[in-house]
Amino acid sequence: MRIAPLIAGLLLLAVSASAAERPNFVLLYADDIGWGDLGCYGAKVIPTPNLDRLASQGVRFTAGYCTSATCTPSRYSLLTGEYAWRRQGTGVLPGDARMIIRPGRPTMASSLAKMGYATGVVGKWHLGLGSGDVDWNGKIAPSPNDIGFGYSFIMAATGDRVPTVYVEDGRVVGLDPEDPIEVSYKSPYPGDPDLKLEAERAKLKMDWSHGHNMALVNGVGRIGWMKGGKSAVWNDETMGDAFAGKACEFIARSKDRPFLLYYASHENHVPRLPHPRYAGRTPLGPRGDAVVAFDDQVGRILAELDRHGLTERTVIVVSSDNGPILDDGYKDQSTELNAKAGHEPAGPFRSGKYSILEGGTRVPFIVRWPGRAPAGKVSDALVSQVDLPATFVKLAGGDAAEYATLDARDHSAALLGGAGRELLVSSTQGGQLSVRDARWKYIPGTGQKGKAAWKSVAVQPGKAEDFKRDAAEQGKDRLFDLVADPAERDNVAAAHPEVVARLKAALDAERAKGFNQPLGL
Ligand code: NG6
Ligand code: CA
Repeated sequence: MRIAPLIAGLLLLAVSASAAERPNFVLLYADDIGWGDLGCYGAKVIPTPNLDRLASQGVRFTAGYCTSATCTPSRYSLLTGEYAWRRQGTGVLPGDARMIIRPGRPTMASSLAKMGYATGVVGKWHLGLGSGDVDWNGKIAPSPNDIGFGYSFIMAATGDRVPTVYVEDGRVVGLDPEDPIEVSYKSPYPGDPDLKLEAERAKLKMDWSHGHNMALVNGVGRIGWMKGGKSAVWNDETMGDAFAGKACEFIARSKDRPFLLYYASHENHVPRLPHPRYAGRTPLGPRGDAVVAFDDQVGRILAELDRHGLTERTVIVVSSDNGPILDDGYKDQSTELNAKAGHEPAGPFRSGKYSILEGGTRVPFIVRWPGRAPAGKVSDALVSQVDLPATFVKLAGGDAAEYATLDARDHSAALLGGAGRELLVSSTQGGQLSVRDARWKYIPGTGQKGKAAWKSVAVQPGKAEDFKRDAAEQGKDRLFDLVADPAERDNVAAAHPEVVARLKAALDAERAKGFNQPLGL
């Protein structure tokens, strides 16, 4: 008998056995979808059968958080395991921003890639690309591929920001070299229409309500201007299908290895232009229909996992990058239709995107891992997206030492139905922070009056009074009893000075570890 091939065979068996034990991770990340937007969280007028099924087969968290009330900082924390408020320059980025995650620092993707995982990101990126002054016509670097993702199919920023093209592994998809792309966030290009003029606005497919009056792309105004690249411009209505398709291809390609798929859907960020087949699926107009589109994308990805027999060994996490918003700059009737249908996109919480109140950062959070995460459990454990890098590494059998000096901690016990964090910090991109424990939430006074997140008024029609009160209270320390008062209506700071002092000290200790430091790029 020849020994060498036998040993090689045994080794291979050992490797594939350990690979079989290591789960895949599929992170299904929504954009601006609120706690109350999914059927399993109480939405009455938005059918979300695939997400509801995930919840019934796994754990549905009632206190799951993104780290910030806007996109870029939440995604920064999700991937790096560091609270974004510790760093300058992590607010919502323009489409031509340089990448804010330095190659070499640990990310969820790089940690798992080091352990032999295939890693892919599909969808909305919004963490910058290149190192300043990016040339969209060549190889774009650094890109997600330089911070741990073996594969990337992304949009640079958001649907409402140029460049309105897909970038796959650092190259613009479908670009004609004869028609190079230029991007400017400073001034229009010759021939660009002025979308502030009534005559031009009248021609738009969806009018803008604030901002979004620079480049004209597919009949819709965007932020920033763009020249050239005509053959590469995406079709907003088929974007969901394009992303879901690329995600499924990645799964099919990676099925024999453990893999991480970060699926960053653009639903339901503005401009809300879901495929016409979703029109009228909800009484909420494009905003609700786009949530149905997200649910469908989830369904396609789940079916792909089933098809390859991967369901049992795949951990799925569903969440969103910030709370809900109605009018976010386009006249898509979301405010009117929402009021009519009585839909509560933030569930029982107040406010939404941009706000330090619960609606800003308490988002859907669902975990399915058949046989490991208890099916149908509703958990009130405190869980945060910032912990996912360390938690995934741990679940993959690694050690999360890389994150020890950062904020991510292994909370796999919580994901599997047990206890979660004791304290959790939330932020807005204006640098406002809050800290909560199982019961109390403390928001330090800003010392300034009238700085409430006014845009969020649009989230809950008819609740303008609440927001006047918020504005008036900005200057004061606030303490809410989230168990008795989940809507954060009664500031009980004066009645519980010892709780205020304890949480204030906890927040000061967090700040002392690093606050608003340079990104160090
Ligand atoms: C705001 C945009 C808003 C949205 C948001 C980022 C205007 C007036 N508003 O500045 O439309 O793009 O940035 O959203 O331009 S996020 O989900 O990516 O954080
Ligand atoms: Ca968002």
